[in-house]
Amino acid sequence: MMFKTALALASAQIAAAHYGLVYPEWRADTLNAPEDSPLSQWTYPCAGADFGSGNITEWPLEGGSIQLDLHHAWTYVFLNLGLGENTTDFNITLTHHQLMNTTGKGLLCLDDIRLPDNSNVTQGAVGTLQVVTVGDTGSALYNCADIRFTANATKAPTCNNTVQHSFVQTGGNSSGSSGNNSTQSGNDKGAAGILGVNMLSVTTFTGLAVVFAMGLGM
Ligand SMILES: *[C@@H]1O[C@H](CO)[C@@H](O)[C@H](O)[C@H]1NC(C)=O
Ligand SMILES: *[C@@H]1O[C@H](CO)[C@@H](O)[C@H](O)[C@H]1NC(C)=O
Ligand SMILES: *[C@@H]1O[C@H](CO)[C@@H](O)[C@H](O)[C@H]1NC(C)=O
Ligand SMILES: *[C@@H]1O[C@H](CO)[C@@H](O)[C@H](O)[C@H]1NC(C)=O
Ligand SMILES: *[C@@H]1O[C@H](CO)[C@@H](O)[C@H](O)[C@H]1NC(C)=O
Ligand SMILES: *[C@@H]1O[C@H](CO)[C@@H](O)[C@H](O)[C@H]1NC(C)=O
Ligand SMILES: *[C@@H]1O[C@H](CO)[C@@H](O)[C@H](O)[C@H]1NC(C)=O
Ligand SMILES: *[C@@H]1O[C@H](CO)[C@@H](O)[C@H](O)[C@H]1NC(C)=O
Ligand SMILES: *[C@@H]1O[C@H](CO)[C@@H](O)[C@H](O)[C@H]1NC(C)=O
Ligand SMILES: *[C@@H]1O[C@H](CO)[C@@H](O)[C@H](O)[C@H]1NC(C)=O
Ligand SMILES: [Cu+2]
Repeated sequence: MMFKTALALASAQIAAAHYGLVYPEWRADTLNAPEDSPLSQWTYPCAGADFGSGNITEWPLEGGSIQLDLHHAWTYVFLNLGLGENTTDFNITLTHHQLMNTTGKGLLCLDDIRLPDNSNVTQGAVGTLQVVTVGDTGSALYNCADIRFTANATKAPTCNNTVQHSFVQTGGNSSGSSGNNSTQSGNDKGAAGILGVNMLSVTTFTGLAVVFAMGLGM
């Protein structure tokens, strides 16, 4: 299946391999989109795929699992949640004060993504998971999956992990209790400082990703 994907990508002459959102089901297959399609993972916030263009997956109320198919040698991964149908406010970050640095191509299973305590998600509420990856060029790639919070929903039936990831503290709260092994760079602190808002805000988080990656790659 991955081989097939690779072939399709090569023939579509996509400059870089990007990534697949395997679970929950993405709005659209943005990897194998026709060349004249408006779908592009470069497009904020959801790769050009409209709300409702894919299936809505039932997801547990307290949080669930996410499976990615990564094709780059390494990438940072951010997960954001927007509540409501067709929302454009992905203002609940699910990666908290950390960014995930994944190494290797393959499947990344995040089996226990928890919602923040006070997210007030209710049975039947609809929302959208936004996955953002950032590589060494500083540009972000997006994919979205629409979900319905359901008390009895199960996690992904299979969730495989063939890549490694580590967490890198983003330094949003230097007085926080999250340990002393951060790889805080000037860029991290700069981003938090310039934006000057709570790190749990997605705006900050996305901005941070961009600034951080620009510092690395551009
Ligand atoms: C939605 O799910 C149905 C049934 O599993 C499937 O046939 C269909 O292709 C899915 N739609 C999209 C856009 O993936
Ligand atoms: C979602 O909102 C956008 C504008 O924000 C609108 O263009 C689009 O038609 C909406 N889609 C649905 C399915 O309501
Ligand atoms: C997130 O966005 C929604 C929709 O605009 C808004 O109602 C909500 O107050 C926002 N939440 C936070 C924590 O900013
Ligand atoms: C992320 O992982 C890549 C590949 O392992 C590595 O080169 C890079 O330094 C890491 N970045 C951070 C901030 O740890
Ligand atoms: C959730 O509800 C509590 C109590 O009503 C409120 O204080 C909190 O701000 C709400 N959280 C969000 C994200 O709206
Ligand atoms: C969840 O499952 C339990 C036990 O099967 C059932 O009693 C309950 O009504 C279900 N809740 C919902 C929201 O479907
Ligand atoms: C995960 O592994 C199982 C068992 O090896 C396999 O059946 C399944 O297809 C794999 N899932 C994905 C998304 O590759
Ligand atoms: C920063 O961390 C301190 C200590 O844990 C906490 O009291 C404070 O609320 C945090 N501030 C923010 C903006 O998260
Ligand atoms: C910091 O990292 C070192 C080496 O990776 C580890 O041994 C140590 O336990 C870490 N300390 C904290 C507070 O996480
Ligand atoms: C973190 O480590 C540095 C260098 O080892 C040390 O100077 C600093 O006091 C430590 N901070 C905390 C909060 O432990
Ligand atoms: Cu790519």
